[in-house]
Amino acid sequence: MGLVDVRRDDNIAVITIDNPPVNALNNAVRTGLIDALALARDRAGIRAVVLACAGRTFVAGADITEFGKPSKPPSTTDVVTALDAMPKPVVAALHGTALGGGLEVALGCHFRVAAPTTRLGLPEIKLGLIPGAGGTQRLPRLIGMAKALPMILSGDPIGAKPALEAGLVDAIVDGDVTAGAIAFARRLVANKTPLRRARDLDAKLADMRADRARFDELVAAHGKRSRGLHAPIAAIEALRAAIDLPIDQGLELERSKFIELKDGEQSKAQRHIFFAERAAAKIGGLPKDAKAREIKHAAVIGAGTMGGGIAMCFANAGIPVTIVEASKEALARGLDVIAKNYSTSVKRGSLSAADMERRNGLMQGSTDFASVADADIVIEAVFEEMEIKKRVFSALDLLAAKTTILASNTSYLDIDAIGAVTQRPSAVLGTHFFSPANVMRLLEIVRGKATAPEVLAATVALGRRLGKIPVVVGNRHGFVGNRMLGARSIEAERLLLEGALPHEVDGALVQFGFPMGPFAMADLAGLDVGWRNRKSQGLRAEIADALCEAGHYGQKTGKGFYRYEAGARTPLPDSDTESLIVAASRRLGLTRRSIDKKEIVERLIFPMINEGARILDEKIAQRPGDIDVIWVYGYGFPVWRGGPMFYADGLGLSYIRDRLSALSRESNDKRHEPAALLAKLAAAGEGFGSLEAKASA
Ligand code: 3H9
Repeated sequence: MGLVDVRRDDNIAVITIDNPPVNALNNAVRTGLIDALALARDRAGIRAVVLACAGRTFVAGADITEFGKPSKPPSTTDVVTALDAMPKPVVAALHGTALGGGLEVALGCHFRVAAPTTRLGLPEIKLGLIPGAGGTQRLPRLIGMAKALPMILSGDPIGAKPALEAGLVDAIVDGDVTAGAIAFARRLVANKTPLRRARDLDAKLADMRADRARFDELVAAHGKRSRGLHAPIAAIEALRAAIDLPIDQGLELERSKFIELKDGEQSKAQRHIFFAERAAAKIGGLPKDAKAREIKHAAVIGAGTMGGGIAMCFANAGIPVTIVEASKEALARGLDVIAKNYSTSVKRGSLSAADMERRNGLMQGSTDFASVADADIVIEAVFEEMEIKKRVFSALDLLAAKTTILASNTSYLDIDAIGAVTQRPSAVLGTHFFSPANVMRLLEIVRGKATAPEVLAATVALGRRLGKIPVVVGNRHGFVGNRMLGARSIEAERLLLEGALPHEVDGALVQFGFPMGPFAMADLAGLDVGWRNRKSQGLRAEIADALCEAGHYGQKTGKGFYRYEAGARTPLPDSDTESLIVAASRRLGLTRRSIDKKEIVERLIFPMINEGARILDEKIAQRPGDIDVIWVYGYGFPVWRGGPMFYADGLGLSYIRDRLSALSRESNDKRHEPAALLAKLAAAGEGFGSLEAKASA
């Protein structure tokens, strides 16, 4: 069988796409579909057509790997047009994930039936795109704008049941979905049901046409998180066209916007992150037969902010978890915070009361370390100090079953040193969650020198079960993310000393696309963490340390780089802190000057890129894309810039090398000298991307 097969089931033609793993609509599939549809159309005796997919899913979209290449006909639009024009009823049989171009093909069919677990969506926006084969025009015609607009602007799929209620699918069938679709098609033939083309439907748009203000209200309600992004703006324009223009003009407008976005820098960056995220799941040096053991029960040591958040991740994924704290009071406090977090979600409507009950029921508190005995993995999330970690791991080693994985949530400490206090260093590794742990997607998994392959494989598999994006990193102070953050902090502090104020530095990075700048972020995380880290390394940060010495740890004390009104989280410029900064400049004999945004951004981002190059050279990260994934999902690097290493390639490494050399000279700081790998690539006129290309060649 080729990628598209046609068989006959009595008077029904069954067209099956078989293009594993996700039945992406590549050129061969599109060509096969055009041919198969012509065959079914012309063959006498065929009264209806079923379009189905083999394997785990219906078409999950256009083949994204083709987007960077010249397009070859027939296009997905040609396929949808051919479906639309079929004189015989066509029924789509949906299962798995009908996404993007896949859903658009289904929208070109006259009817849709779905397996109960099907997910349907138009996720193009997550790739910096809009639907390009009619999705913005047909979906609102089929289900109304109030349901279509949020689906297209969020990119989130919906389940079969809401799809049925909305009119997106015509029936949900149990058992084999292709057989169900064939039975559905037979009924259409028997009842002589007229064809129903989404393009001809109009009734569900009548309300918006009569009252245009309702469209703007919908946009206002759903179009908030579009700062800096081009795709949401284009999506809104295309959706507006569904109300304002005849369908063919709407389709044309959609198509031209799609092509513009596809060829633009933002979508390229977002597609890079899509593939980098998937590449990060592939761990180098892992034997093929490394079997991941299943985690059935977990324990978390520490019920503080991180421990509580990590425990929530387990409960959210349906895994029973025991939270262990030293004192009854601290345990009660931690459990109380968790309960409050869940009930806030229920109040907001993002969690059902039944799910809250279920999740609370999966959590158990204990003040007895021995209760880790049942756990398949124990994650330690206690105070970030080596001696304390060592004490905890020695105790865990005695109390946990011999096969239990022992993980530390340390954000920069040496995993090998922690593992060395146990009799099982091969079962020890780092699981570095990001705060808030139940929300942030990134999970840095730190591989120690003794970590066993199956321990690593089990933890990566667990990370995915928890809904995280696991990235395996090497064991070096600060791993990947925090080490690069350290490089950024050096210059952030210097910028203050040379003349910028915290809100100016933060403002420049927010304009670049970060959700917040380094100082607002430091205040949020707590300045004491970095202070302790620096002290352990004999380092000093003039201003941050002075703030800590004065007892100002950031948001938790109401004051740090900014001040905070009681109970509020908005950073407000603080005249005391500003005086402290000006005094520090004076003390160091620096003449303050005004510093423009471009200089601020370069001095913050380029040292990070430089550190990233060192990290690659030392093989602490496996690929440049891993670093990008870490920064996008853990630190808010704007996804539409593709992460620091991708961004660097876009600017050109020779420019960055020259700016770093100048920075190193001017600041007399050798840390900013261009890293060997960066200098080598720049000299060869190459980028970090060339390393990935070579690795996969
Ligand atoms: C679009 O459709 C535009 C149209 O509107 C207009 C056209 C004109 N293409 O994620 P997984 C690969 S835009 C190429 O690990 P899961 C993926 O890289 C598209 N490859 O599996 C991986 O490869 P490898 C709109 C794709 O079960 C393998 O498949 N659609 C594509 O965790 C397995 O993927 C989307 O945005 C693709 N479209 O999740 C959907 N999709 O094994 C994108 C996947 O070599 N896809 N691959 O690393 C997804 O969201 C998830 O892959 C899915 C499965 C939920 C389907």
